[in-house]
Amino acid sequence: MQKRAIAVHDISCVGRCSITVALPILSAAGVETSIVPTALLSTHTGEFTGYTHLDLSSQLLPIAEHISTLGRSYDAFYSGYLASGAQVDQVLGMIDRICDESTHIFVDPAFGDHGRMYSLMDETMPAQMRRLCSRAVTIVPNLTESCYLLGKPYPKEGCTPEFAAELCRGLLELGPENVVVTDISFSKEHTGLAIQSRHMPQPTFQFRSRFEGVFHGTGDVFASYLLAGLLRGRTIQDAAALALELTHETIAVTLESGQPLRFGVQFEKVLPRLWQRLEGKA
Ligand code: PXL
Repeated sequence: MQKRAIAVHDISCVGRCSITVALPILSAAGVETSIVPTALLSTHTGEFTGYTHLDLSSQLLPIAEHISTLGRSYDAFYSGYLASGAQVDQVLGMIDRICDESTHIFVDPAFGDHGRMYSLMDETMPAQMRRLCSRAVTIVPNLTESCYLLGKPYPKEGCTPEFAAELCRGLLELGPENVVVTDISFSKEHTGLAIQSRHMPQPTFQFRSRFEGVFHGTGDVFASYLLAGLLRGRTIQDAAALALELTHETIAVTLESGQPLRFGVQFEKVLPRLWQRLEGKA
């Protein structure tokens, strides 16, 4: 049976992130994907100024109500960037209306990076997002979001394995079965993941060599590859390894192209490899 997902993120018209990343990646993995936009922006808020922003909170419950009458069940509910902390209430209401016991609730908190919250975020976001993480099966926060979610100071001087393990433990205590923390590094040369499921006593770590620079939208690209792998039957460890490898390759092809980084990464060039690897052909 073809898998079916619903992706609940903003639409940033320009600058490859959120829905313009999640939809093509899941589609290329063979997953039927519905979308619900949380906000409409002209660009992402990372390296642009003067962007427009329309909060679509009022649409989420009416859309979910209608979808719930269509007699479809979803294998995954994938939430990402939200317009506000208050919007978490609507997203939880969507889960109540659309999901059943078999739906994999997959939450990318997507509200900050590099030790700070994104420009448009309000201070209620971490506490509100904690509630959404409690409903999830899998959460994919980066190091910054993990610290905000747990009320811990961001480790400016660098992360240690002990601190990463403390984060994973705290995040699991929120309620999800799997935690995949991105942007974990114990040295300047490498960056990667801390992964822990509820049955594991400690996280495992996976690393790749680090590229210098700020790569907008790579959190969304990584999370979308990860969910694609999970929906295509990979374990959390195997899906994380595939997503890390493909994200690394995506940044490499982007740097080779010399294109400005604020427009996002060239995941389009990597989609054929996603398919081949999911089909066991590469
Ligand atoms: O990639 C995360 C993201 C998604 N959506 C919007 C953003 C960002 C990061 O800056 O600004 C609108």
